[in-house]
Amino acid sequence: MAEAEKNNQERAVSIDPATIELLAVAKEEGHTTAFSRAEAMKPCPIGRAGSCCYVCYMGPCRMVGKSYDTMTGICGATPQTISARNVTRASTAGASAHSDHGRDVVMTVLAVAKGEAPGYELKDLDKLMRVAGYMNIDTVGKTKEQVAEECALEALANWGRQTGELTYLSRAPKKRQEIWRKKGIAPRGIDREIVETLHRTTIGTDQDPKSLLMNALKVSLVDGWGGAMLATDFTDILFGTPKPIHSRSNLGVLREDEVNVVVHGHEPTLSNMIVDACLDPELIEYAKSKGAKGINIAGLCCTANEILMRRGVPSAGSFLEQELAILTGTVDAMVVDVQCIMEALQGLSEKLHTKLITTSSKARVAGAMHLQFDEHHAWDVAKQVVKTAIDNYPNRKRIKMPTKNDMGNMVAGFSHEYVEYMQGGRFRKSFRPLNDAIMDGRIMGVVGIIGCTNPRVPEDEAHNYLVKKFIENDILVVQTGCGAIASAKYGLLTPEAIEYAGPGLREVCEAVGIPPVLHMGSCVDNSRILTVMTAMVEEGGLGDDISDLPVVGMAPEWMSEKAVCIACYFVASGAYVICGVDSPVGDSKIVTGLIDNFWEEEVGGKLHFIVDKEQMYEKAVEHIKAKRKALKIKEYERGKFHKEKVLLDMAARRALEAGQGGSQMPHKLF
Ligand code: NFS
Repeated sequence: MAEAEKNNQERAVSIDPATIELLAVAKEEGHTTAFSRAEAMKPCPIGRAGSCCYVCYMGPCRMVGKSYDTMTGICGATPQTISARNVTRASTAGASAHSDHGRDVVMTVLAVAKGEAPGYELKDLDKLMRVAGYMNIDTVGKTKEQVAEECALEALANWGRQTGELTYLSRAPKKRQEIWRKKGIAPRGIDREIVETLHRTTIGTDQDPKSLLMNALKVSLVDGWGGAMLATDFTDILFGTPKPIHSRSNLGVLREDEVNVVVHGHEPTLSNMIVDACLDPELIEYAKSKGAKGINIAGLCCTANEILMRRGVPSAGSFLEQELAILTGTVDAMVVDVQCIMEALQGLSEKLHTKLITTSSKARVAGAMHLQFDEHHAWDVAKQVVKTAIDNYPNRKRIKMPTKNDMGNMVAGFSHEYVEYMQGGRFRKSFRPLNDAIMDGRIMGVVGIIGCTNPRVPEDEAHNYLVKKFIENDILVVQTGCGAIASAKYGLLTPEAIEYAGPGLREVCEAVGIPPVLHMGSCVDNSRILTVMTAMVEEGGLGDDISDLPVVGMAPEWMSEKAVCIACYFVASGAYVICGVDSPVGDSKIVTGLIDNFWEEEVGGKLHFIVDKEQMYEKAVEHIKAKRKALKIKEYERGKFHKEKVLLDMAARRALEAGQGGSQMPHKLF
């Protein structure tokens, strides 16, 4: 094959050179990966476009062919009911995943408050007091443990609440809360809405696409303003609210001469303890006794984001790098908790030397070693995990590290509290500078680029293209989840990314001392974006609801049901959302219209699925400009604004303290 053709084919699956190198190793050695399996298995076109009904065993019924518009399933379900029901179910599954994760974090805080979780502490008391404030909990004369216990119990009540509303709905702009109540989508309890939506989507229950789709929004709100927001807050209480920290990302963060422990999944509780265990002098000595120079820890997916933004632990990559990390031959243990864990990891681990360790009874993998995590004995479990990795170090079979691993410096950890702080310091923190920059045309708007990577589209390509294109056109980008890692790998989360920024955004970034692309955390931390949008509304000048803001949410390479749920709660909160890849309701013109016009009429937000990345960009800009016009603020014109003096020099921000993923770690991570 000609070299140019080969390069084009490789680029077709990923733009990450390290990934491409490891895929070549997989091919050479005869291992499959998600990339090769996606190539071999074409998606079912019926299910993919939302036209397969599988909710009973008279079917599955397939809505296909020329009579699509008039055909029905055996029960009489129309294509639009089937399509709306499928997307509602996806939203429900996503809400359940984030919310169940949130519940576990709250349970851990409760155990800490009661003195039943040795090794954990209530680390961020400012955040605890903030949360108590959100929950109207009186803190006067109470110990921190008492406040934490009351907050945790109030939080837990959100899961079981049968009537009333979620506690955190009151954090949304007033107008938004009224819309939710008026439209009947203000959720009661988290579990109640999830159970009810599963019920209404069973055979022969809710069979009105509009009713189903309004419920897709309602159930998504238990994630965004419920489980995910509580997960964010209680993780901050337990491990600290993130602030900017330096780290690195790509497969090159794995070490050839150290024991590599890779933590993968979503939950922060065990992974934080494993970071401590990797720093334990006794275990480091033990690792040396096995011939290793030390112990290295790296993350994958959102567990990575959790320990990256609080402790600076480097990320080995996003969802699609999980198998490739094992393929390097250097991962001595891959420890997984819940969500986004490919079952294929076990088969691959058996062929190489990696020990795959499951730690949650909710996420077992046949054949994998299981060490049940329990917050009451977390330190013991963490030590056992690390010891297992060390014992496995001498069993390495061969090492194939990528040679192109010299990129991926990043600054992560822009929590909404820090975004507020950086705009005015401790005593004048506010969102005024951001709002002013939007109003005077320095910044055109804000885009949140989030979500997964997906082997059905070239890995990182759309993420990368869009991030660069937005900042070039003075649009501030905020990121979470695998989308953030997709930028980190290419140096887009550094102050140096300012080179790509337009003149207005560049000036604001230099004045405030921030990069033009902000890493805001894991996927549950999309709740931080909701908080930022609310703060922008409350700051004044940009309307009185989230739906007035010149902002757009995007998941260009999504694949998970969680991404559908996130898209739905941004829509329900009033935002315009664009998802890439393809449309899961693509066959139904009616449902495609409903999630666009009907949702917009009802709640002010809408959802588009757009395949082409340039079109995604154009639609986002069109929306931002339309919102600016509706707000009657200065029309955006590139480079046309008053120059202001620089308030804080960029060099000061670059001198950020390195995190524990950096040079301060007793053993060097990179
Ligand atoms: Ni989000 Fe995080 Fe990644 Fe997608 Fe999976 S890790 S919760 S679902 S793949 S962004």
